[in-house]
Amino acid sequence: MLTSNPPPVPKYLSEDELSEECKTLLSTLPTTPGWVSTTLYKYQGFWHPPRQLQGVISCQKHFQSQHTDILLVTTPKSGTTWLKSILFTLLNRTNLPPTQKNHPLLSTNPHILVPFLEIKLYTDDSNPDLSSFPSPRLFSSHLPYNSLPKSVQDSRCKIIYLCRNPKDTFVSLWAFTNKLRLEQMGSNSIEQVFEKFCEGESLSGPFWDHVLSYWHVSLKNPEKVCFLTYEEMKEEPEVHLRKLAEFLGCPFSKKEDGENMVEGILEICSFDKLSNLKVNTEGKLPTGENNSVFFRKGEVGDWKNHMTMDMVERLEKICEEKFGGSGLKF
Ligand code: PAP
Repeated sequence: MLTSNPPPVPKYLSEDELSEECKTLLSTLPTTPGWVSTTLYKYQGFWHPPRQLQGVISCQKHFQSQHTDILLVTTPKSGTTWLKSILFTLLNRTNLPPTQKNHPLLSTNPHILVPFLEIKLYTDDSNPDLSSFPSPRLFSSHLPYNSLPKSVQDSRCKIIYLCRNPKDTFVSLWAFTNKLRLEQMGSNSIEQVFEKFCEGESLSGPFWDHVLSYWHVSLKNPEKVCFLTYEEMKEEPEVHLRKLAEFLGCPFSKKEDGENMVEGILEICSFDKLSNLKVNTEGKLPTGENNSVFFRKGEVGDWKNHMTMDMVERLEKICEEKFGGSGLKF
């Protein structure tokens, strides 16, 4: 009789490689059932899956920021993949013009071109050698401000922060986590995870605390943190791309305007372009996620197709309470 072995657990779900230090820490932290992994752990006020938490600790311990570094920080599902593409293309536009036939974005997923610190570099290796990254180094993170490595907070490195309307963020996260769940785990209903989102128990949540942590720093120190939303990027992409270029000290020249550089960058990074590339329809990340899971609809307002009126009212009420008086409105 043929016996079939169960398919191997993808790396993003594996907990085999946790260090003793991490296991000891985990045993002291508050827990809640995860949306994909079995458990989320609350560390410094925010929820993380175990594998990622190991990366957080290593990154906090070892990452040495340089003044020229650029860090893209996002709440999960707020357009990270899009902004990674835009920043990579923007910063490399002289050597790699967006119209170039073999531009890296055409054959490489943006998460490879701009790696996460705590989710990729510092989970693969507790103290990775980053010397091969050309200056300015471009990294990304989902960490809340207070959990960033001290050297990021203390150096003059620049942070671009991106968030998104909580209703679309929630729907996108629900859809994404269901795609990451193994077949035998079944899917989470929207009701199940809505409750958790409202309680703040989501990847890198509470959502509002994450957003507010960067909002306050961006008000106090606009040279350090450029605060952006998915909705404003969608509404006026050219305006915000120009702002990003200025914030990063590389504004577009007259010559570039004559060559339609801004349009070229937005075109190669567009949802239609990226989501239809073979690398993103058929490829996988080394951690096992299909690249296609990062591309769903790419629209503003899809929450209307999934959330009930009760859910909308409840989430809006929470947001009024959390963001009230901050000057921030979604
Ligand atoms: P991450 O935080 O896990 O890396 P992230 O890229 O932020 O994920 O989230 C994916 C969302 O961005 C998806 O939104 P949706 O579920 O509402 O559709 C995805 O479709 C959207 N997205 C990906 N690429 C682009 C793009 N080039 N332009 C606009 N939206 C995009």
